[in-house]
Amino acid sequence: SQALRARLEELIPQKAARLQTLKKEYGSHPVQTTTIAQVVGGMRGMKAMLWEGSELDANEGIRFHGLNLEECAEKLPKARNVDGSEGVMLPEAMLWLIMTGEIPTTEQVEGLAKDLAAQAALPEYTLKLLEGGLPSSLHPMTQLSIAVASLNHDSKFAQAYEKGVNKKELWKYAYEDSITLLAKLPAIAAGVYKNAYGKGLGARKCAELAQEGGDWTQPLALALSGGEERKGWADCLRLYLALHGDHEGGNVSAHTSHLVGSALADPFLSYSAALNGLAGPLHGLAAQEVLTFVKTMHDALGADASDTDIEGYLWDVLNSGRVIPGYGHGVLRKTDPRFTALAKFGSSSPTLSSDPLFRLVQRLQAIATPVLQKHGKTANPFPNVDSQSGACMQHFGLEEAPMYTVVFGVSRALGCLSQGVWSRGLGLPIERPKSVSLRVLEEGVKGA
Ligand code: FCX
Repeated sequence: SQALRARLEELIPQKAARLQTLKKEYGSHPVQTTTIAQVVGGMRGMKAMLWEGSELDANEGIRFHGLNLEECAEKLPKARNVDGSEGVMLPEAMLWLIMTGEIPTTEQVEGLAKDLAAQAALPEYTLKLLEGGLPSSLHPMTQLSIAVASLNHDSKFAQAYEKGVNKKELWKYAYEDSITLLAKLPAIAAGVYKNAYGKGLGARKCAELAQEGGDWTQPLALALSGGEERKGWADCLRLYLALHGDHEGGNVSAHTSHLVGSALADPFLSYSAALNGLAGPLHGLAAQEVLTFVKTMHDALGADASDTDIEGYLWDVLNSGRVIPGYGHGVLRKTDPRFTALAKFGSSSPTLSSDPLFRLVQRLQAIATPVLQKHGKTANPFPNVDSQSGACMQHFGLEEAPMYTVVFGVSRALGCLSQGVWSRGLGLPIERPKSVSLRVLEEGVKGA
């Protein structure tokens, strides 16, 4: 989008100057003390990375440049439904906010959607992968990651680097590739669905629909529903895509894209790497796991299961050394506001609110939290967003649980790619933290 790029061109030098001043004047100022518990405990709470798009508060949840989700939902431009009614906030409006820190106008968002649509078509080499080149039995996340990596074939960033473009200019190419990738992600996801399950309209049709006009999400909603207009589905997807857009920098997918991008790998390679992390069951794959978990529980206990039956089922899971998917979080210590936003959306939908699995997820909350509290291990016994998303998507006909992480992968690109542009714009260096052996840690505490 030319307008978005032009705005970044104004903003990046300002922030880069602030960063230089801070580095020069306060470079040796300590941010915090690092403890042994942090070094051996997955770096929890260790402040070690610059991330601009959003910040996560343990109790309040995510804020995008200071705005919480309710404020975003209220202030960001919204979709227009087919019947003319106002829909939910648009993910491309969220992209604008994440990238610039500013609320876009409706006109700016429409312009951005148009620019994305113009680049929606996939190159033949990517289409080949998604039209039988990759085995249908390959996990959809692996297919997504391979298809995204394949776009590196035409990376403007990689070409610019090879030509020796000045480092200060690299962000412009990172931006170009990022917009290209965002434009193509819906068609890739539609292609993965068709290749894996033989369902939906596929990549070519999804890109064609995008070029007919409309917002970023509508073609994907239609491609996943096989062309059927399902009332509420496009809005559900839009909300999902906007909510999952960014969750600050330390989560596995964001951190991975940041790390790989710091080696000046192009945005396609950086984001493909991020997707491989998102495919882990403790991260994005939890969305798939939750639905399988809830469905299995529903089948095992029957529709009339009592609270005691459900409680017993949860204890069996915990006592067999497994986790309750969709509960807990590395940072959050309260119910995830993204969970609450999807629950609110579902409860206001006349059909979704009566869906048995959606209802079971709502009911589970009151039972699982006290069980996890009694279990006593989990720092956060409350539901995270993955608890809710699958139940919503299956209701609208997307029943293949492995696809939930793919949809998550479409969304998370908003934040990861935006930061990639800023990282290059701010001239951040290659990441190279120091590792230490157990011996060194032990020697360090001798006599302490
Ligand atoms: N069920 C059972 N036990 C849990 C648990 C859960 N939902 N969540 C945490 N625990 C356990 C941990 O396994 C750990 O046990 P251990 O001491 O025997 O190793 C202990 O509680 C302490 O972990 P905690 O500090 O609370 O959590 P971490 O920061 O280590 O891990 C995740 C956070 C999210 C990985 C963890 O809560 C989990 O495995 N949850 C289930 C999977 C899930 O829903 N993931 C999605 C998270 C997120 F929303 C996303 O990234 O998409």
